[in-house]
Amino acid sequence: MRGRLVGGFLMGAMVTLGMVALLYLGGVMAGLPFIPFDLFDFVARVLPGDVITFGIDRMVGVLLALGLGSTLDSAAKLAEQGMAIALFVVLGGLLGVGIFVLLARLPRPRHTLAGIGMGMVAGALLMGVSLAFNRSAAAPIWLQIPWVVGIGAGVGMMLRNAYAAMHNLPQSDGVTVIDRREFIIQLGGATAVLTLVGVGLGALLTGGGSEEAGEFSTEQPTTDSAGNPLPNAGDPLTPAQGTRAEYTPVREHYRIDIVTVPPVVDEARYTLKISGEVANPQNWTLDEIRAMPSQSAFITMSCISNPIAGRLIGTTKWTGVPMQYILDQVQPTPDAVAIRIGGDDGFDEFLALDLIRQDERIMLCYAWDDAPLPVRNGFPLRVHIPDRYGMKQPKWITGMQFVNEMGEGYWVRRGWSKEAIVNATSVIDTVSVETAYTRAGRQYVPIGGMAWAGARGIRAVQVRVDNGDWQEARLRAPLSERTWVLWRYDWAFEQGNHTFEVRCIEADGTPQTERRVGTRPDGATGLHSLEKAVR
Ligand SMILES: Nc1nc2c(c(=O)[nH]1)N[C@H]1C(S)=C(S)[C@@H](COP(=O)(O)O)O[C@H]1N2
Ligand SMILES: [Mo]
Repeated sequence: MRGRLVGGFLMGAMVTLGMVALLYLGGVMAGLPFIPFDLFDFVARVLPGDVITFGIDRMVGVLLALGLGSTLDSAAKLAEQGMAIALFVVLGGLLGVGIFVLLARLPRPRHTLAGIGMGMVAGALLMGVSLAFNRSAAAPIWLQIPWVVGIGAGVGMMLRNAYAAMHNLPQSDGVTVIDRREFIIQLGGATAVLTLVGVGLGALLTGGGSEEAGEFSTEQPTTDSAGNPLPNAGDPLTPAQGTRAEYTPVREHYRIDIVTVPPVVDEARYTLKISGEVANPQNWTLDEIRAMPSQSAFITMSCISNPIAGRLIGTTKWTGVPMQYILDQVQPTPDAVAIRIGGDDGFDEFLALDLIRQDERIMLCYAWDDAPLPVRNGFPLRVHIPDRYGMKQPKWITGMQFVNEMGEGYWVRRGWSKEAIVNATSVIDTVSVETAYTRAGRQYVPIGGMAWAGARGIRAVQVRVDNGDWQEARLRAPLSERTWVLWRYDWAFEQGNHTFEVRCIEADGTPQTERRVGTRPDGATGLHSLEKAVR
């Protein structure tokens, strides 16, 4: 019995691993669903948020320690994808156990039917999960279903053969094929070849899959992508070399969401459904929305899971329709107090009408950097709310339902901050020994970075070295009152190992919180410090 369990599990896992490669190829070449990710998205939705977040945090730590995944978000996605494939393979192992146990109870002539049958049932169940969770598979349903169920049948058949080989049963009537060891070697070899071919071909077809940028780009742009000078182009302060780009290239912008693959929304069939407590419900097309009065602003957005000095923050130009205009159009009823905003991936958040009425900057955004939102960053519509972390601002918006009671959104229900007001932060990007210079007989090393306090603004940034006195850094004019501020401090060079620290003061005089707190539940606080040997 124990042998059957172990054998079934190993065989099931091995065969399934080969299928991962096949599914991957089907996904890349024909837009067929990649079932392991759909399954993971499903499990992530069923399990409490803590479990998933904990698992991902641990994996991210391991991946970063191993030097895999160059940024936190690429490491997080890699962790999720690794977990998704591991989960799928483990389930395949369990299917193997199920099939081996079943076959042990059945007369030999029924084995083929039982194996294929169980494989097909597993395939059909997974197809159901995929239909509910996959938002990116482009292949038509009539192709997806036979593909997935057929792979299930193939797995069942292979496991039936594995069972026969391991128990020295005839494969088909009368003929005894290969012995057990030979069979395992062949199956293992086939799995390995399939996996290598799949991964290799997939990497070729997706250009290595290296969509995520490694480090922040440090080239300072002077114009936006339409060629217009940036609003602070004339500022005399040159950032220290190695300071992050003040205007994040869109392709480098971080991405955080609850799906493994971003949903692809078909513009031709898209409408924004506005329903609930409104006098004028709407079904606007994108063209109708783009024809409405619009506003643009340079905006810095950060994820609440961004650790101190982390990479989950970026600055770009957002364009959209003021939410106040939308309220005027739809006329909320006197009972309406909030909008439940839903994303195509199943994400949701609530936005209070009072907040909209107080702040004309809140907008329904359709463009970044003067181009339609990238798929990964929320095409076709996302919301912007000044001073809040990203978790309050849904992407891929499909519906806005006006409701008469404030509710809790996706991450709030999972224990994260209700208001998600951004914490002030400041970061040292560079201690640029390479660009040290001499003035009046002294050597100076430019130090630079950013400071950000949402829409509250930055009054001052201060740097200290080796616990000395806090020194004023110089500030560049920010791109807008809602973006980070780049700062620079030219430090009188002294050879040795040094500790550099930075802090900021908000426009109203509030100092940055120095107490070190992790990201969950209200976002990280604490000062960034950097140790560096300078020679
Ligand atoms: N539909 C949807 N919107 C979402 C999310 C999501 O998972 N689904 N994640 C939120 C979080 S936690 C953040 S930090 C921002 C990230 O936006 P970005 O991926 O464009 O950087 O999107 C927010 N909006
Ligand atoms: Mo986030």
